[in-house]
Amino acid sequence: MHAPSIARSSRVDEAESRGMPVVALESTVIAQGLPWPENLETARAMEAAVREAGAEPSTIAVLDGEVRLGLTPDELLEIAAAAATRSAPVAGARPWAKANRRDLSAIVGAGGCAATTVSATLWIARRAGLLPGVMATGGLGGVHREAGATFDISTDLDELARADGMLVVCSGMKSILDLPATLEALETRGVPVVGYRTSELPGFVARTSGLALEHRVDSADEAARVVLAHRALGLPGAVVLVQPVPEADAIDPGLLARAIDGALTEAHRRGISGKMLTPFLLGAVRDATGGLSLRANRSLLVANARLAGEVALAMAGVRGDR
Ligand code: PSU
Ligand code: MN
Repeated sequence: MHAPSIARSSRVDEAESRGMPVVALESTVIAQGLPWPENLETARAMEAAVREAGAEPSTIAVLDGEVRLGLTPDELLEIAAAAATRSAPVAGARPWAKANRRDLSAIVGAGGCAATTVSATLWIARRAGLLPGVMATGGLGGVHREAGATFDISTDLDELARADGMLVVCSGMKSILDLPATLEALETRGVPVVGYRTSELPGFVARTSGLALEHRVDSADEAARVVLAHRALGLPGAVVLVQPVPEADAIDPGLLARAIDGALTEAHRRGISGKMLTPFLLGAVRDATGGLSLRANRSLLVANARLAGEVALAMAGVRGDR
């Protein structure tokens, strides 16, 4: 086999040579997190939001064994279409795996295709030296509700603990998780969780979770200063910036809690566990909320991409005219 390579798209390459800040975007949310065709529309809207903020998006995935930073419009379409063919496989279509950091060697070694989760995306962006070291997503993985028995704890948490100096912009953790346990696990790992215009951990597709945060910022400049201080102190691990879903698209926390309970019961009944648990629960919550959670998920992903672009600009010392 050829030496594994990490390749940039021409747009990312060009942005870097012009000194433009780049924002890494994950691809699991496209291939496994959202349904077709909303996933394609959302992926495009996230890239557009990063550009509107003045940065260049770098959606990350593994294509035929090659780690890619930045996808062409056709490649983005192919990843999104993978969600459409999951239930009805199309002859000749390449299978798209869900790769966390653990899976990268096996996928690359076999020359396969995979969408990357937060842990894999974070690792690739850091390894490739994308500057200024910012990524955006919807909700982090974390401690699952029965982790005491199943040991199902997302590798996102351990990767956040080692992704020195990176910034991850998100809307908290997916609400299907045990949120208090996930916050504790992040504290144990020394990962700061900073509220963006909130003093409460956002509840992913709901604005609130009932869990207080100790740290808060109210502008992109303030967020940038936190990340730069983290780096200047030589502290290990990433900083997590959490932004609530835009108000107009937020889900009522009570409705969400009921939908999650139903989804968990159904997952039990069907014996679903491991890597497919998160996509299953997200889909079941979508169905139970009549698509409201899909609208909220899309909205928060685009808002987080935009905020990541703004903080990336502030970190690079470039001020927009906002
Ligand atoms: N955020 C979303 N939808 C998603 C995910 C995040 O809005 O589907 C993905 C991310 O890629 C995250 C992953 O890293 O789910 C966590 O999966 P697991 O619980 O299997 O580690
Ligand atoms: Mn898991």
